[in-house]
Amino acid sequence: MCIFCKVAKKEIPARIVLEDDDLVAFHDINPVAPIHVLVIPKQHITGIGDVTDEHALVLGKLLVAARRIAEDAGLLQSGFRVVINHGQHAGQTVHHVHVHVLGGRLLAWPPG
Ligand code: IU
Repeated sequence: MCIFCKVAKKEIPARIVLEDDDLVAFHDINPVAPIHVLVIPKQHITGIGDVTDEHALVLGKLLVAARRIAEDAGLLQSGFRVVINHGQHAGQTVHHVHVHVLGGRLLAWPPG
C-alpha cells in the first residue's frame, strides 16, 4: 500500500489538521515554509496527470480544504500557495496525489 494511503488509514502517524470522509490534511514531515500542509484524498489517485472527470468532485474538495487550512493558519490576508507536483520534472516523490498548502513567508516566483 502507498505511504499516503497508510496515512489516510492511520497505519502510520501524521499530524492531522483536517479530516472528513473524502480527505485528510496533515503537516508535511519536511516543511519548506512555516506552514506546509498536505491535503490528500482518501481514495488512491496516483497523480494529477492521471485524473478523469470522475475525480472532479474530490479534487474540488481538496482545494476547498486547502482554503480552510490557509484560513485556520491565518494566511488568507498575507497569502499562500497551493502546489500539485506531477512527475519527475516537477519533483513528485509520493505517487498519491497531494496538494501542498504553503505559507508564512514570502514565496518566490517562478518556483525553482
Ligand atoms: P512531492 O510533491 O511528491 O514532491 O511531495 C511529497 C511531500 O511529502 C514532501 O514534501 C515530503 O516531505 C512529504 N512527505 C510527508 O509529509 N510524509 C511522508 O511520510 C513522506 C513524504 I515519504
